[in-house]
Amino acid sequence: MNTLDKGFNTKLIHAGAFEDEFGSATVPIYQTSTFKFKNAQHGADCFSGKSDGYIYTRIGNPTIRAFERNIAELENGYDGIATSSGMGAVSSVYMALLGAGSHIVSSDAVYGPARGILEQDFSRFNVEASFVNTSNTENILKAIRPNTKVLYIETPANPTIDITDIKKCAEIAKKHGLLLVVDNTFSSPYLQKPLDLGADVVLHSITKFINGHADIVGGIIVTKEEKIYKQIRHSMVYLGCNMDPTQAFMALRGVKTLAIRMERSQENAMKVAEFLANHPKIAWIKYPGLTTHPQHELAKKQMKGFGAVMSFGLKGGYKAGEKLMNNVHLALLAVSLGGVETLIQHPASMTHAAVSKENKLAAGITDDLVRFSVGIEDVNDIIEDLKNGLNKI
Ligand code: LCS
Repeated sequence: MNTLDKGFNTKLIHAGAFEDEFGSATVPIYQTSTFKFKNAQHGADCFSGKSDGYIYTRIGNPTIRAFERNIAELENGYDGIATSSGMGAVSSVYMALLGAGSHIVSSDAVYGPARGILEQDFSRFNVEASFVNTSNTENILKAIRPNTKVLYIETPANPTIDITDIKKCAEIAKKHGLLLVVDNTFSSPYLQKPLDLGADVVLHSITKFINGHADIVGGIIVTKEEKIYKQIRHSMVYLGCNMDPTQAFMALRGVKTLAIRMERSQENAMKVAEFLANHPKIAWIKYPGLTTHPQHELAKKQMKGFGAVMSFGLKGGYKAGEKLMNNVHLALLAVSLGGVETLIQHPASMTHAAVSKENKLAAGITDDLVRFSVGIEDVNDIIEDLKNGLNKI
């Protein structure tokens, strides 16, 4: 079915799907590593691009293509590239768009390994990186050098929940000849569409909201244009971080309920944030839906809702946070986010352990910061769980 002129909810269910000979209602799992050619000439034509048949699953596979087309339509992009993990998406983008002697400006608060791989690995290939608080776009302007190629932002940022103005970044990128890459993991295309706001590339850890059920790891990249799509697909195929067909099937199943999951989890998140904001043991809280969030107005303008992830600190600092994490029972003490289940974790010692203490502090990832991802359970139970945990402090 052609879903290009259909609404977002219809796209969630049908975009990318194709009809098979048996009339399967879902996209089947083509669990094969390789594809039989009709004859030697057909094989040669597939490799030279004269024929568009499938060759080998690392290069392409019908189940994976269905998922790639689905997310490309949700993000209003040219096409999608599915990867084995979110880090596979990040690495493929860096590999494709950076080279020896080039420079990237990145948000300082990004998922730990997305920063770690630049500092510890790409630096060995003479790729330079600057990390700045991109919520203030003046910082970006100051960091741009003659060899800057990419502006990379995460908004809302992991784990500080800082918001960066995508439209303003797109203007800066255009003016300075940079490519703007946006990690849209925390919003999902339901709440925010970076390509519509001027970004060149959008990527996700689909492990989070897109799949939403904490049962697979995966990633996706969507580009605005064909040229960059081809560059990044080349890097992904050569790096070998392709998605697997069963993973793509699971992701296609998960994404169908993205809108209703996101609606419920952000409705819960707002109530949880209000509860925490008024609790005497809470020192500070950052949730884009609260008027106290420094970029609340920008979030209102740029996003269709405020998402389901927040960070907060307790008056008793890390010790009190540790006590809370050890005394909640409904919320799972686990990394990851964006699933149907509520999760709590400590970024400084867990998801952002790859970042040096000094850089963590400069990026606002303080030792007392607790990250909370709200699921779709009954909100009263989530709040009760937090209340009991806080009472133990
Ligand atoms: N981008 C963001 C914003 C993320 O939060 C993550 C993972 C990634 C990329 C990488 O994706 P992955 O390879 O894990 O699919 N964030 C995690 C987190 O906060 N806790 O556990 C993983």
